[in-house]
Parts: sequence; C-alpha cells; structure tokens
Amino acid sequence: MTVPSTWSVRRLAGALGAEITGVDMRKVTADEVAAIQHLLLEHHVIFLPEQGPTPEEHVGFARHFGHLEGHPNIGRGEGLPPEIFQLAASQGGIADEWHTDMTFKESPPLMSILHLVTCPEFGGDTMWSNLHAAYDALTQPMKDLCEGLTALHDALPHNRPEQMAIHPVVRVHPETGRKALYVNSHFTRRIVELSATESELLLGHLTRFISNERFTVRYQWRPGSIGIWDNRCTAHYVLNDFEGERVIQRATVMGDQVEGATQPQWQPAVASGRLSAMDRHDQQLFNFLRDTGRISPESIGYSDLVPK
Ligand SMILES: O=C(O)CCC(=O)C(=O)O
Repeated sequence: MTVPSTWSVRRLAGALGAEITGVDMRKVTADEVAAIQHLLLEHHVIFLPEQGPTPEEHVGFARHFGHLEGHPNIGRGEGLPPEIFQLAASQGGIADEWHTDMTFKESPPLMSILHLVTCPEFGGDTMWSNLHAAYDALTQPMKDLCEGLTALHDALPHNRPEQMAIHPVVRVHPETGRKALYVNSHFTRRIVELSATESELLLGHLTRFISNERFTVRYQWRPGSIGIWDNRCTAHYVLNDFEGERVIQRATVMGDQVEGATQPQWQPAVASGRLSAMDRHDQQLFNFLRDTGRISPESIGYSDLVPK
C-alpha cells in the first residue's frame, strides 16, 4: 500500500498515533480511503488537522469506512444528522474516564471519527492507549491467565446497566491478528470466571495497566481537527483540565466482531451451593448469564433467590 505522495505522515509517540497532512476529507478517492485504513492499522489513531467539515461532510467521509450508527444512549444534539452524536462540555459531555467505545454492545464500533468543533483555549487534550502494546508487556503467566478469561461490560455510565455484553479479556484484531488487552475502567464491570473480589483486584490492575504512559499518545486539538481511532486495539481518555466550552461531534463505524485469543478456559464464577451475603456481588453477572442462556439456575442451585 502506498500513501499518496502529497500526504505527509508524522508519528506522534512511540506507542501509537500519527498526524497526516495533505488530505482533504471532503474529496477522498477510493485509493485514499484505502490509504487511511492502512495508516490506521499501522498507527491505531490518526489525526487530520484543519478539516472543519460540516456534519453532513463528516457523515459522508465516515460512510467510506462502513455502516454508521448514532449513539444508543446519548442524544445527538439539535439539528445534527442521526449518524452524528455530540458531546458538549457545558452539558457534562467530558469523557474523562478510560474507555473503548460502547464495549457494552455485543458488536461494538470498530472505528470512531471525531471532529473537534469547539476547542478550549488550553487543555482538553485526548489520550489514547495502544492495547496491543499493553498486552505485549504482560508477563507470560499473566498473558496465559488473561487469555482464558472473559469480562462483563455494561452501560452503567449511561444509566443503562441492563445493556450488557461479555467479551474476551484478550481479543484478536480481525485484520492484523495481533492480540489486545480488551478491558476499560468505564464499561468493564466484572471478570466472569473470577469471584467478585478476585475480579476487582485483577480488573483494577489491568485497567490501570492499559493507561500506563508508555502505551499512550496525547493529542492537542485545534478547531477543525479530525481524530480517527481503531476501537479494536485502543482506549482513550479526555483530560478534564480546561475552562470554557469544548464540543466534539463523532461518527461511529459499527460492525466489529470480537474474537478471543482462545475459548474461555473456566466456568463462570457465580456462587453455588449455600447462599451468603457476599452473593449479591454476583447478581448482575448471574442475571445476564441466565437471561442469555449461558447458565441454568439449577446448575448452580440458587434459582429462586436471585430475583429476575
Ligand atoms: O472528546 C474527546 O476527545 C473524546 C470523546 C470520547 O471519548 C468519545 O467520543 O468516545
């Protein structure tokens, strides 16, 4: 794959991220779309400065990469096309917790395309982390353990805890075959095969681990900049250190199929046998496993005691 000779690609950090200049997102050809996809696979998050598209141009560009959907839980903002959702800091729209987009969905977004519409005078940078690099940096015993685990993700941060999905803790990127540590502090709630207390410990460690500075890039926005990230191998976080307004609009490319490195190696760890006060910590996981037919209540012996 050759990148058009009129483009220039500048790497931004050792772990991930590149800024591409010379692109006009309003007029990309099929070859240029392929070049952007290629650069995204290489750098995981890429930035196109000085674009400033209208919402319709933003949608037109994003459509080159797949099927778009608005956000299921966050309103899109007055007068915007349904494929765009907006976060305005003045309305609490500051995503200052590490996350990968919508991992509470069975089939989460594979890619997100953000337009920085209103930029604060200072601060409000966004950080991304390379989840391949985080996986690669685990010790072999920890890799082996994590590869056999799955995790429950939910939309509790959107007041929709009933929206849940289970994903492998280590996933394989469908295009590159690389492994990634697929957990985040915003949406990942519980490791399925560990007890609640074990899960808390390991998830606490892993979600902190992915945000280690050596796996990250930090981008300083200008009005009109576009950021494009691969949700299959990155997580991101907004620095809530600015004053005044900050508005972003995002188009979200759907269609990811999450595949694990291996099948789960153990059974779900929900209480069995005699019930105790601690078992309430298993209730969300138990209900999801029961409602999705992954577990039969009889098999763990407490069907009636956990209300639907
Ligand atoms: O505001 C940003 O820079 C990132 C927004 C964000 O976290 C998201 O769109 O998921």
